[in-house]
Amino acid sequence: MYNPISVPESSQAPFTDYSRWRLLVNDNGRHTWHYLKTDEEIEGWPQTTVDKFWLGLPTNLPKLSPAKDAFEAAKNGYAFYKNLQAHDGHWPGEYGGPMFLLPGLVIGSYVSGMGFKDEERREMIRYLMNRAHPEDGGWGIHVEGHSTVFGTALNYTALRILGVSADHPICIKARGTLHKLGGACAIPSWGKFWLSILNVYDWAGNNPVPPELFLLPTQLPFHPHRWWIHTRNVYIPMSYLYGVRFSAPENDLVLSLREELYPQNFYSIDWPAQRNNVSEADLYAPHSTLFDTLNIALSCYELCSLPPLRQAAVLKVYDLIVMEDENTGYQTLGPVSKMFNLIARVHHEGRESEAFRLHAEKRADFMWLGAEGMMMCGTNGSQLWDLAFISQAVVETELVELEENRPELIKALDWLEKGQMVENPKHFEKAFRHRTKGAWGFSTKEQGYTVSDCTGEGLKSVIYLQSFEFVPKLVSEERMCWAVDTMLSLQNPNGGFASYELVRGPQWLEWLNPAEVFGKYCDIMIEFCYPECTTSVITALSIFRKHVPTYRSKDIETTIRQAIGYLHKAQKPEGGWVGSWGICFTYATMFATESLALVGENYSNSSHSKRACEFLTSKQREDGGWGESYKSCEQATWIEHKNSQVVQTCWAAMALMYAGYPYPEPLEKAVKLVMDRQRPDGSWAQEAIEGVFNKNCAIAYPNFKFSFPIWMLGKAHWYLKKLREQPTN
Ligand code: LAN
Repeated sequence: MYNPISVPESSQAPFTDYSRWRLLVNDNGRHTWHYLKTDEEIEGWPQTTVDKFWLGLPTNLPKLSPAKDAFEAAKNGYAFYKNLQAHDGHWPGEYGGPMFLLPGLVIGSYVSGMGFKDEERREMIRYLMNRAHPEDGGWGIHVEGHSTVFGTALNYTALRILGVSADHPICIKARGTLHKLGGACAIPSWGKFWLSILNVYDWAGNNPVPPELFLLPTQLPFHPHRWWIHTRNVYIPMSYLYGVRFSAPENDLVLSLREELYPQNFYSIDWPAQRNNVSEADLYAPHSTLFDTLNIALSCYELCSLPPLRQAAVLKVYDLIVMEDENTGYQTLGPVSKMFNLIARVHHEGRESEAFRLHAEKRADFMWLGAEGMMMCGTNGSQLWDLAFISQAVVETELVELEENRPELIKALDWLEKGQMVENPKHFEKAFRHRTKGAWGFSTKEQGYTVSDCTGEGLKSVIYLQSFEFVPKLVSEERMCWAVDTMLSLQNPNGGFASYELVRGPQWLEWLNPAEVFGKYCDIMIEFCYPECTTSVITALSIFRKHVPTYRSKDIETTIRQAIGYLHKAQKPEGGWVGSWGICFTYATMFATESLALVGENYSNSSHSKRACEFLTSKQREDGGWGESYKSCEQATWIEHKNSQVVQTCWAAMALMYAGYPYPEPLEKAVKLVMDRQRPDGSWAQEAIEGVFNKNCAIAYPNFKFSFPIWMLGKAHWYLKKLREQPTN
C-alpha cells in the first residue's frame, strides 16, 4: 500500500485545496492537471474559467440578457461556451463514466512501482467515495449502473492501495456488499486478471490467455489481428502478462486483501473451479458453449505448453506492445491497454527504463480532476469529437455571421490542422495497423488512431470553417483528399463503416467473447458496422464532393450509394436506428436522417425519413422533450428515462429538421423545453449520462450539453421561420 492516508468520512468537500489546481494544455490537445504548492506558483499561474468550470467552482460569468427567441438562446449558449475553449483551440472536458478504469490505473501503477502525488491520491479516494452507491456502498460497471462484483471488488482494492484503512466506513460498507454478491471469486474475467496481477487471486482461476495465438498464420480466420482493435490491444499485453504469470510480490497489503475480498478462506479456494464463476449481478453476456469447450482444450494445452514456444510467443507479443507504445507516443489505444502495456514494459525492461519514464509522463493524460474528485478517463480526451461538433454548430446556426464569434473558430481550425494525421504509423502493417494518412482520431494526433467518423466530422469541420473568407486556408485540398482516401479505404462489402478498421474477422468469432460484461454476441470480438460511423462518412463525402467535385468522384458516388443501402437496412422496423456510441435511438437517428437528407431523401419523398420522424414524434413527451435510459442500448429497445433530457431532445429535434419534418409543433415544444432549462449565464446543467460503448457501459460526454443545444436552437430558429413563411397543409 502507498502510505496510509486518513480521509474524512464525508467526501462532499474536496480533500485538497481546489483553488490550487490547474489544467495544463499543451502539445495540441494534451491536458493534464497540476497542483500548485507555493504562493509564487499561484501568482504566476492564475486559475482560468476553464479550470473553475471543470472543478465545479463558481465561474462567475455574467448573466446574459434573457433570450427572446431560439437564436438568441443559441447565441447566449455560445457566449458561455466560448469561455471553455482552451488557448490551443479545443474544448477540454471530462471523459468519465466507466467504473473499471481507475482500479486499472491504481493496480497497474502500484505493481509497476509508479507512485502518485499525495493530492492525486486524496482526490482519487474522494472520487471513489462519491461514486459509491449510497444504499449499498458498492460500485457498478459505470456510474449509473447497479453494484456488481467487478465494480465493487476492483474499486475496493483501489481504495485500499491508495491508502484507505480497511476500517474506514466506506470500506466496511463496500466489503459487506461484496461478500453478499459472492466475493471476489465471482468477479468477471477482467477482474480475475487484475486481481491475479496483484497476487490476490490465483492465476489458476483464470481461463487461459495464450500468447501463442500470435504465432499462428495470419490467414486463419480467428487470428487476433482480425479482432476488434480494442479487444486485440487488450489481449496483447494480457497474453504477455499471462504468459509470464506476472504477480506482485506478497506484502502486508496483499495478505490482508486475500482476507478482505473473500467471504471464505482464500487458501482453501478451488481455483480452477472459479474460472467461469461470474456473479449474476455482473453477467450480461454469458459464455457460449463453444467458448467454454475451447477453454477446456486450452487449459489442457497450458499443462503441456513447450517453454521455448511460450518464450517465442511472449517475445512476439512484447514486440507488438513496444510498437503500440511507439506508434502512440505512449498513450496507447485506450486506458486499459495503457496500464497493461506499462506493467509488461516494466516487467521486461525495469523501472529505470525509458519506457517507464514515458509511460509515467503520459499516464497523466488519462487522469482528470472533476468536481467530485480524480478519475481515469475513457481515452486521453475527446478533443477532436467535441471540437468538431461545436464548430459545425456555429456554422450551421449562422452564429458565425456575428463578428464576436469568429476568433474561436480560427483557433479551432488551427487545432484541426495540427490535429490531422499526415503520415501512416511508424510501425504499420507489421503492427496490424490501418492507414492513418489524412485521418483524424477521437482525441489527439499523438494518440494516432484513425476513426472513421472522427475523420468524417474532422473533414466536415474543416470544409465548413474554410468556406469563410475570414478564415485562413490552413488545410490544403491535397490533405482533404488524403482524408477522403482514408475514409474510402474503410468501407466494408455490406456498404457500412466500422469504427477504426475494416471488419477483418468472421461474425462467428463473437461466440468467443470472453468478457462476460460487454457486448452480447456482437460488437466486441470483431469490428462491426455502425449507423453512426457510416453516416458521418456519408455526410463528409457528400459535403466534400460539392467542394471538390473532381476528386475520385465515381468512387465517392459508389461508396455513398452503398452506404445508404446499408443505412436503409439498418433501420429498425419501428423507424429508428440503434445507437452504439450515444444513448441511443435519438442519437443514431439524428446521424441517419442527416445523411439521408444529403442524398436527397426527406420526409416528403422517402419512406425511411418519414418512418424515422414518426418514430421520434411518437416518443416525444408531454413536456416537449425526449428521454431514453442507457438501458435502451443494453436491450436495443426504447426504454424511457425517468426525465426528459436536454441533449436527447436536441438530437431528436435535429433529426426531425434534417428529415425536413413539415409540422412545427414538436419542434416548437422541444425548443421551449431546451430554452426553459437554459441558465441565466447561457449554460445548461448536467443531466443524465450521454454516451455508451460495448452496449453495456455508459460514458460521459459533458460537452454535448453545450454543443447540441446551441446547434439545435440555432438551427430550429431558421427552420421554424422558414416553415412559418411557407406553411404546409
Ligand atoms: C470510444 C469513444 C468514441 C467513439 C466514437 C467516435 C463516438 C464512435 O463513433 C466510434 C468508436 C469510439 C472511437 C470509441 C470506441 C471505444 C472506446 C474507445 C470509446 C467508447 C471510449 C472508451 C472506449 C474504450 C473501449 C474503453 C476502454 C475499455 C475497454 C473495454 C477496452
